[in-house]
Amino acid sequence: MPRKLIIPILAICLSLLLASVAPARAMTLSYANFPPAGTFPSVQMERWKKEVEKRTDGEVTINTFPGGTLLGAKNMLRGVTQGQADIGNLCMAYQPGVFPLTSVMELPLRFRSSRAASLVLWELFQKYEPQAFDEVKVLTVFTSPPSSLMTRKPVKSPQDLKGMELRASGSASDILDRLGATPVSMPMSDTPEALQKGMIEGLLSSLEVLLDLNFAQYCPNVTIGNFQVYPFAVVMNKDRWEALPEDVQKVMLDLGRKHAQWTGEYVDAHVDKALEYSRTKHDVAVHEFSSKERRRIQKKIRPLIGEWKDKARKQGLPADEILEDVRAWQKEFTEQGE
Ligand code: 3IO
Repeated sequence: MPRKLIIPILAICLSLLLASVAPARAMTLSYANFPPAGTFPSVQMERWKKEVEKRTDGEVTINTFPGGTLLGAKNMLRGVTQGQADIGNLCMAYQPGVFPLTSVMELPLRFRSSRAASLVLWELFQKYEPQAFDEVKVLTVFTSPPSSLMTRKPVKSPQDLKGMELRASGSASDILDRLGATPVSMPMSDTPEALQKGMIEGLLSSLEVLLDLNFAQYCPNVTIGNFQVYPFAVVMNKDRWEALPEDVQKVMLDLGRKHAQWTGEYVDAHVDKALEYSRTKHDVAVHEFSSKERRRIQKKIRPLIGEWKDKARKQGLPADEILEDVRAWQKEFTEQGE
């Protein structure tokens, strides 16, 4: 064969190969999320999409649906299991009782960051493989930063909470109840409207929503709490997962823990930004309980931990071991991150 033909022939072979292989392997996945774009669960979704698309050289395209346009807050797990979306992001606190093992993360364990709590949640999934997720593939996990109070009227001491109608979800609602407030349970995605219409007097969640959902406009008062965190999981339909080529699976598996840490670090930093914005642009006042009041609060809400243990044990879970592991990981990742 003439030497000058080698390159053109190789080029033709290569393009034929690409033409035959690439389209057959190109795939599109849908990813559902309940809160609006701009909130941290949707920011982490866009970041994950970008990373997967990059690491698969564009072979995988991910179409994202924030704001409940494909699946809502409470039917995320069911919707993904049934295949209405390929991937979905769910918040475990919105379905009390459905996640008996991982709900340990909603307890008042005094996490100091989303980074540490997200990495603990990741370890928890690796070691215990919670049964509630048997029907799906868990791609990554994360938690909110520690929750604080955002209110219309100031909460300067725990007594100010008496009878206040405050929005929360899951264990956070139990915490409000123990502190004498009146919890109103609803997902974050329903909260902007409830606040605007005056159906609630504030909420218990992480403070980056002051900026991302502009709650600074409705809640001129913040009380630092570090009450609990909200755990999330990004899950994929199992059949769709099993149908993925191995190298694509590997990309997603490799990303799982790294992305959990990325999300934690992103949202922890974002809380600081949101507080700065709220103080300077909306004149939001930031209150803190005294150390004596904090101890009294902890005493009132600590029994929730024992109650979780009893319930978990009754369901056949090694509750003591789980809690011991969580506390050990918490110590490890908190020290590592500070
Ligand atoms: C949350 C959920 C959606 C959008 C932003 C958010 N920041 C903190 C949370 C935690 C949560 O799920 C909730 O309901 O407070």
